[in-house]
Amino acid sequence: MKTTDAAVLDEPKIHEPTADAVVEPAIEGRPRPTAVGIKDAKVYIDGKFYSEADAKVSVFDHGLLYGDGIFEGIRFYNGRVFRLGEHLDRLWDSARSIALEIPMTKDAMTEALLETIRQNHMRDGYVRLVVTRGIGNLGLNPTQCKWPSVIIIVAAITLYHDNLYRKGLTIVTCATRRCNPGALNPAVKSLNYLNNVMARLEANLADADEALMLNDQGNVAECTADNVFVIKRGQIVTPPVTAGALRGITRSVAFEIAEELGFKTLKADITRHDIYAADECFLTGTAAEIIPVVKADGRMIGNGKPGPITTRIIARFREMTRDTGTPIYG
Ligand code: PXG
Repeated sequence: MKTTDAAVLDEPKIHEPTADAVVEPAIEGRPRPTAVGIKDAKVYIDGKFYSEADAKVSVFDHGLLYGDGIFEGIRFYNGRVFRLGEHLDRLWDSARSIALEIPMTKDAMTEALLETIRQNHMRDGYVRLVVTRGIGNLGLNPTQCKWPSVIIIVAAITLYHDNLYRKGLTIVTCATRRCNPGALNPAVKSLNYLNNVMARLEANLADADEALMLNDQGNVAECTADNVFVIKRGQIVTPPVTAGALRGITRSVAFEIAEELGFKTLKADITRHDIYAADECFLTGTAAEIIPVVKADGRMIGNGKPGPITTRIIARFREMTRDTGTPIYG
């Protein structure tokens, strides 16, 4: 691995790739687009910073070979990281669940994440925090992977055009069922997102903004990267984690806001019928934030416009993102 452009930050367990010889590829690779939308982005890998072109992991990393690893998507607004503690708690819970030891403390992770944002001189954006199982051989047994890798990528982000927050999204139910918790628990935010990717392909085919995923019982689980909420007669309902929903951080913020505004909230199983018959519907996610849904499977929800309660929750959410969170620049 090239170490040019690398600045040492702290001392988690650092590994260097084992191969001594670097073989240059015979065919020049295609020019790489700047994925993150930042000029000269700096990426953190295992305690060092690399320019985007040098930010590489081994082909023997089990994160690549088996999707064996975990991640978090985190937002920062106005120089503050939103709900950082909750994201780190969830990352550590995911790690415990897949028996992966994160090679640093939460405090060290916080500092690494803040420093990565500082290195990129940003005040608003998105952080992708990844912990992979690390380098092993081609067998899937994780016990041969001795050093998990920590990767922190900072990006500029806008998932949906501003228009969609005013007009609302169209969603479709997809045939791909959300993973059964007995097979692969959706509560673990793992690097294996093929279940969601398959659903996303169906949304694309149907020309919809998102895909609604049901669980094995036919109840609503969530969308491909967002939690789902319905509002009926002033009561705000979202499926429980046991239905296959991720314990979304934006989901818990939406509940906090709803309660603060005096609405009744409930985690309960819902069916597609509950969405079709809802007064209002919205999605929550770090990338999507809080966004109205106005059409599901061709049925107009409510009057086909973002509802008044959803609109109030979005307004309060925007206030919170502006003036709460962990300060990045002191
Ligand atoms: N369900 C799933 C399956 C998710 O992956 C959420 C719900 C919402 O959770 P949070 O904690 O973000 O409110 C997620 C979050 C992306 C992206 O790049 C995906 C997520 C988060 C950030 C970015 O598509 N998933």
